Amino acid sequence: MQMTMRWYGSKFDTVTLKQIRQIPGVTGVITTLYDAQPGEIWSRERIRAMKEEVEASGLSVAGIESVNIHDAIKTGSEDRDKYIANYIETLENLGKEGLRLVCYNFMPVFDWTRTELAREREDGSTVLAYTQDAVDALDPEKMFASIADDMNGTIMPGWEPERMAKVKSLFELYKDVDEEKLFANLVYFLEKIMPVCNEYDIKMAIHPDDPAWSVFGLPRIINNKKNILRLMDAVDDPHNGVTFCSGSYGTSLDNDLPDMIRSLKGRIYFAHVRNLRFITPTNFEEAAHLSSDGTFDMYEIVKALYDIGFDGPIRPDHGRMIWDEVAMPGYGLYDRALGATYLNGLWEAIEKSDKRGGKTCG
Ligand code: DNO
Repeated sequence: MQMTMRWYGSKFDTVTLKQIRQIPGVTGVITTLYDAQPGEIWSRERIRAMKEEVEASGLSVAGIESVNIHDAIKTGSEDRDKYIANYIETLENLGKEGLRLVCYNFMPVFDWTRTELAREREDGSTVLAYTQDAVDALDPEKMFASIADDMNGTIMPGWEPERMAKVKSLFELYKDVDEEKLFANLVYFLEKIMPVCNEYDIKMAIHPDDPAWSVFGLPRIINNKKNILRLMDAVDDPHNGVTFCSGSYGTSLDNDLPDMIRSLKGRIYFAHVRNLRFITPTNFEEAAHLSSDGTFDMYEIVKALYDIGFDGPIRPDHGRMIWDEVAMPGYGLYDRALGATYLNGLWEAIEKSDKRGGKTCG
């Protein structure tokens, strides 16, 4: 595996490439053209400039998160083929610049959903949190406004103000899209892009829905073992793969994370590894990466990735806000650096004990 960090580009991120480069064991970033709108064609020049900037810092671009999908594709509207053609051109340009991993999601209206961006914990750190009660009590149009004050002046992925200004019309667009239709639209999209992915060996890695159940009545299709395996079978091409995000699949306590990883052997191309702490099954907050701080057994998650021979990029995911850092919620430097170091430690221990056949020296 390759340890990486997500980086939004120097115009948008509070964390610098130099800082990332100094985290032991982190050799790459997962990045994007953060200001590109869904449906826009990414030019080779912009992709190359992004790569050159990252490489000048001594890091590599390990993958793109995300190339976002236009709503016309998700809803299957008449003009979807035009947007799919644009997406294909972006993939071609990425391929020509040697980039081979694309993380994307197929969530309607909202990308990941949290109801608090700065819930204070007992040690004074703050974390992102979700309670179903808060969602149930909220008008979706007010969702953005309810959390905007806690964004620390940053733009959060999937929560761009221009997009949030259109929430009402977005809901309108999705009103006839149920789970089966959304799934069929995803399969249609994947089938159209597989030839270009094969040509350039680009791995598409779908990010799960977060949380793993319907919010505001919107359909959810990438949320459990059955549904992700259904997608792998529906488009049975090695370039149709998975971003395994423990914090997203893990929002549902019905998901057995190590078991899901094992069942997706050979199709996981990217991993987001983080922990959650549950107060009730529908009220959870994001924890430090360490197993004992949350609900998940992080050793078992990393061990499952190791056992299936996972060799793609892995990244610590949302971190707590600690040490008075002011950054994009979930995406500060300090706690993610601690997370990367912890995950590297787990990996090293698992690898060494495997190579020694489980024996200790002595
Ligand atoms: C949130 C992220 C998501 C993710 C997209 C992938 O922190 O995990 O925004 O990047 O859903 O397209």
